Amino acid sequence: MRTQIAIIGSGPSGLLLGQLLTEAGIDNVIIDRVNKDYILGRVRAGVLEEGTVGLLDQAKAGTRLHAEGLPHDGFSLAFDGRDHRIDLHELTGGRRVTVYGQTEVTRDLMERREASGSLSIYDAVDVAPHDFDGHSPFVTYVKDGVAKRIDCDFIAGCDGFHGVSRKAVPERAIRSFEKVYPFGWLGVLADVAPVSHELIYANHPRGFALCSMRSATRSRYYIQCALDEKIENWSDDRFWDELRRRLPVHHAEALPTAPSFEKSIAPLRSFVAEPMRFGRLFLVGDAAHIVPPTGAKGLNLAASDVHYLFSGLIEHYREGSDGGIDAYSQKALARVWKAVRFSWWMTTMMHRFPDTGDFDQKIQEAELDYLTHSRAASTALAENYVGLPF
Ligand code: RFL
Ligand code: PHB
Repeated sequence: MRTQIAIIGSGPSGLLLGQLLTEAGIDNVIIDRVNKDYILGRVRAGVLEEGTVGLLDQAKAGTRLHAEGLPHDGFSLAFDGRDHRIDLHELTGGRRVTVYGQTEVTRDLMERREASGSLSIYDAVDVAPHDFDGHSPFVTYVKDGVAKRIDCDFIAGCDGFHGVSRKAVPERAIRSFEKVYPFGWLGVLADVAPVSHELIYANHPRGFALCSMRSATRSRYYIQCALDEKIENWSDDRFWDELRRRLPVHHAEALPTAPSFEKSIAPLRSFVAEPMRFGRLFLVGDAAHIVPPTGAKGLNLAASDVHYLFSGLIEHYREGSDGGIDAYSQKALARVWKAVRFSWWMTTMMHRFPDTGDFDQKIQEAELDYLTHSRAASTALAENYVGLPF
C-alpha cells in the first residue's frame, strides 16, 4: 500500500493530524496497535485551549464540542481554607477555556474520519517506522497474522510516550530531558453534579486536590497520592473522605458523591525529547513530550504540534517548499518548553513534596499569596492557562 503520510497512533494527535490532512486532500493512513474501544476507554484530559478548539473546527470535528462543551471563564485556587478566583476572561482580555473530555474529542475525530472514508488500521502488531533517513520511508506491521507494508512520503510518530517512533531514532541523534515527581494523581470519575461550576485546584497540608468535571452531571476528581499507592486500597468512601479533607469547608460540606465508575493512578513526569524531526519522521504530542497534568497542557501541546506540522506539510505539497517542515522542530519546541515550565511551576506550587522543609513551605505560601494578590502575577498565570499563541 502507498500513502502520502503514514500516521502511527490514533490518539488525539494522530486523529487530528489525519483529519486536517484529509480535509486538505492529503492522503494519510493511521495505524494503531489497539482498537477503537480501548482508545475511547482512556480517561484523560478535560480542558481545551481556544487554539485546540480552533483546530478541531478546522478538522470539521467541532460541532458537538460547541454544543456540549462547557466554556469556563475562570477557576479557583483553594488554600488556607479559602477560594481565590482566577478570572481568566478578565485577565486575558476575553479569552477562556472549554471543558470537554479527551474521550469525546477522540470520538468526534474518529466519527469524522469514518465519514470521510480515510483509512485507519487498528489492532496492528509490531508497528515499526523504517528508512526515514532516506527518501523512501515505510511502516511495517502485522495484521491478522499477515505482514504488511505502507510506503509513504513522511511518517508522523503520534504514538504517545510508550510508542515505537521515538525509540526507532538512534540514541546519538536524540537528547532527552526528564523530571519525575515524587507523587501521583489518584483520579475518579462519577455521575454526579460537580461541587462547583468552575475547576478548583486545592493546595492542602494533606496534599493537592483537583475538582473538575465532564458535564453538569459528570464529575472528575483527583487527589495527590504516594507513588506506591495501590488502587485497591481506595474504596469510594475513602476517596470522598480524603477529598473533603483537602477542600475548603464550604465545598467539603456541599460535595455531592456517587459511586465512581473509573478509578486510576497516574504518575507525574516532565519529559522532552529533542529534536522532534529525524529526516522524514516527525514526533508529535506525547511521543515527544510529557507534562504533569496540573496545567492541563498535554493534549493542548499535542494540538499545537499538529498545527506546526500540518502547516509545514501543506507548504510542502502546495508550494513545493520545505521551509515549514524544516522549522517544525524548532517552532514546536519553543512552545513546548514554555508549557513544560508552566506545568512544572503549577505542580511545584500546588503539591506537597515529601522532602519539603520549613523554608520551602514558606516560599510556597508566599508564592500563592503573591499570585492571588498581584494582578501581574495572576495575569501571567491566566495567559499561560488559556494557552500561549501558536
Ligand atoms: P496518546 O493519547 O497517548 O495516543 C497515542 C496512541 O498511539 C498508540 N500507540 C501505538 N500505535 C502503534 N504502535 C505502537 N507501538 C504504539 N504505541 C502506542 C496508542 O495506542 C494511542 O492510541 O498520545 P497523543 O495523541 O499525543 O495525545 C496526548 C494526550 O493524550 C495527553 O497529552 C493528555 O491526555 C495529557 N493530559 C491532559 N492534557 C490536557 O491538555 N489537559 C488536561 O486536562 C489533561 N489531563 C492528561 C490529563 C493526562 C493524564 N494521564 C493519565 C496521563 C490527566 C491525566 C490523568
Ligand atoms: C481533567 O478534567 O481531567 C483535568 C482538568 C484540569 C487539569 C487536569 C485534568 O489540570
